[in-house]
Amino acid sequence: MKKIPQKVIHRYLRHDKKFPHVWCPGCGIGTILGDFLRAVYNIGIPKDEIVMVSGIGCSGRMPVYVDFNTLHTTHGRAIAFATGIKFSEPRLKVVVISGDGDAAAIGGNHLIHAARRNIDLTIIIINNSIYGMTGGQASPTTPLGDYATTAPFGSIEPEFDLCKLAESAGASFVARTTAYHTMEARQIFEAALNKKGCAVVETIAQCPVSYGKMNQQSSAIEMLKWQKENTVSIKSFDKLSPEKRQDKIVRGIIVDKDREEFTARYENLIKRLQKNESSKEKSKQQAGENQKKSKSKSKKEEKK
Ligand SMILES: Cc1ncc(C[n+]2csc(CCOP(=O)(O)OP(=O)(O)O)c2C)c(N)n1
Ligand code: SF4
Ligand SMILES: [Mg+2]
Repeated sequence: MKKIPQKVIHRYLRHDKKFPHVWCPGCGIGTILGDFLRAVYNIGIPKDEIVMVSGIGCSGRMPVYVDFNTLHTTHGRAIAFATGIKFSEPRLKVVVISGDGDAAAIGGNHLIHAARRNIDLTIIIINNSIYGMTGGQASPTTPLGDYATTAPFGSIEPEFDLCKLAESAGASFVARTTAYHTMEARQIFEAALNKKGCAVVETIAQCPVSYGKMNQQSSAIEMLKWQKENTVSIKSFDKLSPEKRQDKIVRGIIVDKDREEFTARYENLIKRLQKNESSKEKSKQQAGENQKKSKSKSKKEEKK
């Protein structure tokens, strides 16, 4: 494995402009940012060839701190903006950073259709099971029975499995990792960045402030321990008995398949239409020339 120099992430941060950051002590988002930047370094993507796009939320703050091309857009619409960028500049590596609320509630439709179309985007969803920024409302990934400001007696809504959602909608790459599993997260981000097609990575993160406090897990350490003990790699999962599997969340690369990517499909369509146009143009010219020829022929015959 390539050795990563210390402080490598400083190369990618706007450290002289945008710090201190807004994240609470113990929040998982910063760790995930570090893993992502190390993945970018490892792959060697030049800074100017990455665009990081986000909506609104604690996770949505990420682009503010990085020295890539960045776009901090409206809540739930990051994928829509990212799609526009990808269509106009397909050569760019477009990365979406989204919260669970951003990606699965207000932006759920965009996530489904990006996966269905298989647009070449790397979509990292930071799943802290809550609306962190706005103080702890339940999101579509808040586990059934857990507490939120909008679920003071425990949530009665079953939660989404984001990976199953992305897989069934058609994403060509789907993976899950956590803020605890930093090496694994980096490797998964690398694989997602290298994938041509829609790559969705659910990254489970701790929010000790808006989620933990309401769910008897107020320390980040406790929450990281939870991530360690309640998740299991795909390899180990396959070896578990059906009863033991029920309590575990699977980590790792769940889907990695090749499917035609959408911007390439779009470019092919343009080429096909241009070809049709030019053959129409040619047959028009040909028809014009034929008309001219037949006119001059009939004139000659008249003279005779
Ligand atoms: C259209 C719109 N609706 C609602 C909001 C308020 N709002 C801002 S962030 C947020 C939820 C953030 O939760 P999530 O996406 O999970 O991100 P987190 O803060 O947990 O990282 C909401 C509802 C908004 N800014 N814009
Ligand atoms: S509220 Fe939660 S998600 Fe937001 S910065 Fe604080 S710990 Fe992180
Ligand atoms: Mg959230």
